[in-house]
Amino acid sequence: MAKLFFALPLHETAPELIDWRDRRPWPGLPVPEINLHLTLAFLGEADEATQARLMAAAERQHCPPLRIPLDQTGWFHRAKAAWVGPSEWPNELNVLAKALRRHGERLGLGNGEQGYRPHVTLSRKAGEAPAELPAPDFVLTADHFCLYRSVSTPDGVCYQPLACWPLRA
Ligand code: 3AM
Repeated sequence: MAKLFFALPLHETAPELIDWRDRRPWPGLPVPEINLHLTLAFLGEADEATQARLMAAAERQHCPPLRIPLDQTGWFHRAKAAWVGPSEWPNELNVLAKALRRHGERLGLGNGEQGYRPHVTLSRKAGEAPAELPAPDFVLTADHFCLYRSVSTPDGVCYQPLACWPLRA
């Protein structure tokens, strides 16, 4: 069994975001650069056969390359996650996230959540919201999406990409 989720990798935006975060007061425990991602759909525990079916479904998914501004900070009170995200985002992102969540649901995965709020978590165990100003001013340009496995290690959680697929119209 493996704990899975679909996400957009950050690549060149990741070091810029880390640098930006680390230059200002930011609540909580910092997420390491290598773990930064923008979640599309949380799936949860899946066996190998289910994983193979998820990959086959992802292979058939179509979505154009995405340009997502990261121009807002935010905080999930319950999850204690402090993040940056877009104030507005292309509808194609909603469509992709919904389609991937549906693929998971058809296989009995997911957590039943309907709302989608794109974000990049920059810290966990955050007891308060990050300051809104100065606002971030980054752009995530995504030309592929990946299926990740979440692995617990003695040094903390680590997200391993299992497979990636191009975003193309
Ligand atoms: O890094 P973000 O915030 O996008 O919070 C977890 C992380 O999201 C989320 O899945 C991503 C990779 O672990 N996650 C973990 N457990 C979850 C759950 N039960 C969950 N999301 C929803 N329901």
